[in-house]
Amino acid sequence: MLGLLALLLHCLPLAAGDYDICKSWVTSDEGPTWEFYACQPKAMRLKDYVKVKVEPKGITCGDPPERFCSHENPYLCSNECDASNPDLAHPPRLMLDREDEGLATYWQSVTWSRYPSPLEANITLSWNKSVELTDDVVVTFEYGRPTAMVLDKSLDHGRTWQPWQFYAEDCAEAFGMPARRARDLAAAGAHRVLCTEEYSRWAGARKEKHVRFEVRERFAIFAGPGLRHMDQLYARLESAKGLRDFFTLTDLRLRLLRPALGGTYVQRENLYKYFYAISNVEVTGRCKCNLHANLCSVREGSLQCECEHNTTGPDCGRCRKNFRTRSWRPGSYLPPPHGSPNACTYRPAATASATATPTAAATSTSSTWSPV
Ligand SMILES: *[C@@H]1O[C@H](CO)[C@@H](O)[C@H](O)[C@H]1NC(C)=O
Ligand SMILES: *[C@@H]1O[C@H](CO)[C@@H](O)[C@H](O)[C@H]1NC(C)=O
Ligand SMILES: *[C@@H]1O[C@H](CO)[C@@H](O)[C@H](O)[C@H]1NC(C)=O
Ligand SMILES: [Ca+2]
Repeated sequence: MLGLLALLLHCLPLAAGDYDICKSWVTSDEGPTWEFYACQPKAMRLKDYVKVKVEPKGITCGDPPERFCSHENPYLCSNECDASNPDLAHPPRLMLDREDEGLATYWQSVTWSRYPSPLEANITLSWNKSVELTDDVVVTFEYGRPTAMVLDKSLDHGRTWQPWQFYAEDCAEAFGMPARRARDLAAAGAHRVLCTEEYSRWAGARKEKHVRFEVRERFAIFAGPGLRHMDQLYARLESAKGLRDFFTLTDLRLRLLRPALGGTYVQRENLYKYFYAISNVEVTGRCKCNLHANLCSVREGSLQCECEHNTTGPDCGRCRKNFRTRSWRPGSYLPPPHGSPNACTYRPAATASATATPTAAATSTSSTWSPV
C-alpha cells in the first residue's frame, strides 16, 4: 500500500513537469527516502494581495463633489462624483475589487479643470514580496484610455524604479521613441523596454477599454503560440541574462500623463470630460521562491514562500541556520522535467557532535541532482 503511494507520488511530477512538487517519498535500493525537486507555487490573481496608493493628494474625485461628462455625451454632464456619498464615490480600492455582473466599479480622478497644467496621476501597487508574472497585466479604463502613460516597476520595494513600457498615441512625440509591438520582438530582444501605440488611440470609450503589458506574447517568442513548449521558455529563463528579472517585481506604478481626448484636441470650453477612470487592474503571477517552495501564503499581511529544501526567508533566498555547508543557490529548471533543487545541506553546529543524523545523510542524496 505504502509502496503504491510512493509510486504514485513519484509519477506525479514526471507526468506534470510543472515544478509543482518539492519532494516525494520514493523507494530505492537502499530503502525509502525523500527525493527533492525544483518547485514553484501556482500562479494566482495578484490583485487580491496588493496595497494601492494614488498620488498626488487630492487627485481622486469627489472632494469637493464634482460633475463630469463623457466623450460620448459631452453636453450631458449629469454624472456626479461625491466622496462623501458611497453611491457616488470612486475610491482607489474599486480598481481591485471583484467585478460582479453588470456595472463596473471604478476609481476616478478629478477632471482637467486646471488645464493647461497637466493632469497627472501615479497609481502604485505594492506587494511587499517579489512576484513573477505569468500572464498579461491588463488595466481597464472606463471613459477612454490615456493618450500617454508609462508603466514602471520596482524590484526593491519601491527604492528604485525602471520604466517597463511606454504607451502613447504618438510614441515619437510623447517619448521620442519609435513605436513597436511586443509580438514583433526577436528572441534577443524579448526583455526590451518599448513604446507601443496599440493601446492609446481613440476608438470609442466603450469599444477599447484595455491597456496591456504583454507577458504572453513575450513568452511565446520561446514557448511558441499557445505556450505549448514551456520547457523551452524555462530553459531560456535559466540561460538568458536579465530575462527572468524582467518579469519579476515587487511594485508596479502606472504613471498617467494625459487623459483620453476623444480623438481630437483639448476643448477648453468643456474640460469636464477629461479625467481617468480605472475599473480593474489584473495582474497574474506567482510568488518568487527561487524554486524552493510550491506554496505561498499570507503571513502578517504579506505574501511569503513556505520554504522547502532547508531554505528560509520571504523568497527562500538563504539557507536555514545549520544548513550552510554549501552557499545558497536558487533551484534550477534544468534538467527537465524536475530541475535541480540545489538544496541547502546540513552542517552540525561546531559545538554539536560531529556525527550527522541519518536524515541529514539522506539530504546529501539531493546533491546528485546538482550540475556541480
Ligand atoms: C509620479 O512618480 C514619479 C516618479 O516615479 C515622479 O517623478 C512624479 O512626480 C510622480 N507624479 C505625481 C503626479 O505624483
Ligand atoms: C532538511 O533538513 C531536514 C532535517 O532537519 C531533513 O530531514 C531534510 O531531508 C532536509 N531537506 C533537504 C531538501 O535537504
Ligand atoms: C513586509 O514583509 C515582511 C516579511 O517578509 C514583514 O516583516 C513586513 O512587516 C512587511 N511590511 C509591510 C509594510 O507589510
Ligand atoms: Ca472595479
